[in-house]
Amino acid sequence: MRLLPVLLLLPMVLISSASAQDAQPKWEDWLKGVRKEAEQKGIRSQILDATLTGLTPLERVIKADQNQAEFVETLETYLAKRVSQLRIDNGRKAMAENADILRQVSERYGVQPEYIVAIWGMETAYGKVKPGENAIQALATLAYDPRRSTYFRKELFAALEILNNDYISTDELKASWAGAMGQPQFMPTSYLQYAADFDGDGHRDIWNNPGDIFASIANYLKFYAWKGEQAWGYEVSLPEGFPAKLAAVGSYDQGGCRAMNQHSRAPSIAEWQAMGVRTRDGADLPPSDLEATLVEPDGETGRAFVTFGNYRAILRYNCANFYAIAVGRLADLVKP
Ligand SMILES: [Ca+2]
Repeated sequence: MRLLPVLLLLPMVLISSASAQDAQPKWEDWLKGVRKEAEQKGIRSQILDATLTGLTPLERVIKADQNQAEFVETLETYLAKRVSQLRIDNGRKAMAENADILRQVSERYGVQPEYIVAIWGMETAYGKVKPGENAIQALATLAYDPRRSTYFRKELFAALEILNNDYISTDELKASWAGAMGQPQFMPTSYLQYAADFDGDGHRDIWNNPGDIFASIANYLKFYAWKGEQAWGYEVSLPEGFPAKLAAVGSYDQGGCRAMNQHSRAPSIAEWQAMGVRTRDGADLPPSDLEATLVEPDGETGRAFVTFGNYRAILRYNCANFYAIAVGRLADLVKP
């Protein structure tokens, strides 16, 4: 999973609280332990001097983690915000302005340009949003906190490995407060696995270089079995008495991330047609043997979608059905 889901972040224990002090080493002692472990992992002392010496916890990170509002969002409110007319317009512009490089990346990785651009738009508004925290500082702050220290400590060492490999300079290693980096918002472990050096200059620059940014997103999707000749899915309408039929189909049980638990098993489109499922406008489904899961992200009273394997690849990028539907919608709308 690329990002720690925001709603799983619980209120953070104050670093200055008495209970934390009792259970926790002092920041400076903890940092010494990090340095020792990093040295054992082969991180050059030059990198450790530049990043860890005099490092302080980042108050903004603690505040951001504490201030996360938990509110119930519906697909409608989510799509209105995330697939706004402005985002569609800017996505069309981004498609046109980057047409050549997108075509090259698309040919190399087998991912259609509109999906690369849609994820880019969802993550950082096509690079207009520039998360500017020092990644090492943000990750160290979260790794010091005992609640999710295992997860973030691993990400912290991955970030140090990125620097050790000279993929990017220390000054350029910027992230969101939660440690997601660059224009595709990769966590450091995802970066090590999927970030690509498209122009072959030795750097995997997902902060500034359009080719590296697009190739990294495409490489991520490709790893999760993206099919360049297929779409993500589409909205459908359901017949009377459908819940009983859906119950008979059963639920998706082939693993995957938690949002997949909301999906049905994957009969073919032809089988959905036979069960009375139609397009959103009530027409017959296009004849196809393609297997598709059915998902109703707001439950039985909300909208319904049939989705293909590419949708599950989008879920690997960010495991939320609202997110994957928004990416699919945006991709459909920015495609020339
Ligand atoms: Ca590069």
